[in-house]
Amino acid sequence: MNQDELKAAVADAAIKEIASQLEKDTVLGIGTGSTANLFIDRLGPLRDRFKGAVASSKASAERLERLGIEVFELNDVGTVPFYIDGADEVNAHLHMIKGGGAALTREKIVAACAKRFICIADGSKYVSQLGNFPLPVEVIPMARSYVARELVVLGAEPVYRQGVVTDNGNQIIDCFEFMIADPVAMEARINAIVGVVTNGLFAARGADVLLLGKEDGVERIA
Ligand code: ABF
Repeated sequence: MNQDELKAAVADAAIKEIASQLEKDTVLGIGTGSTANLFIDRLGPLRDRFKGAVASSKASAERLERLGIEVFELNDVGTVPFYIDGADEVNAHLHMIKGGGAALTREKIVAACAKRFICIADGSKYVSQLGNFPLPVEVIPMARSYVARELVVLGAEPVYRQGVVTDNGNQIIDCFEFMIADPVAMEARINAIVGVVTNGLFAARGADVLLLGKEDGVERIA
């Protein structure tokens, strides 16, 4: 199977994971990216079995709406029973690096409001140590240079992601050459830098379930 087929397999598995628990008043939390898109596409035919969704990006909200799924504001919903999203890297503790698509802040907010975070990923995303994928950090634009200097102190090689403006009007710095030994501590350390909005480490609140697409099938890790 190629990578796209593995992504499709985990999207199918996520549908199976939640389908029996959909109720008329269920509002799902939905992530962003190509794997999340495959999941959204599979939700379309089920749209009459649940109320709607909260999306972590404008792109996902538009995709949901095109399929006839109502999109709600998180503030009007409170909690969601499930948040289903992909990852750029995930480890055995279900800590993740996310935000390659620049939607990390909204992803982290919806994940915080979810009872269960279901991560869907093809096998290439599974790593023994996080950090080979450059860690994204969303920053307030006027703080970008200051935050970059602080990230150098932490050992990263920060690179400004030119031309990208997040859904929140902010900018992204990617941290290269930055292997992360303690994801929970590093997530907190980076968030403490003034001007940082969020970083792409999802460790304090990792996933609850990982559906990992492998050659021999989808492995469920919880
Ligand atoms: C989102 O989409 C992000 O947090 C992550 O950056 C990305 C994964 O993308 P894909 O599913 O396209 O590999 O989940």
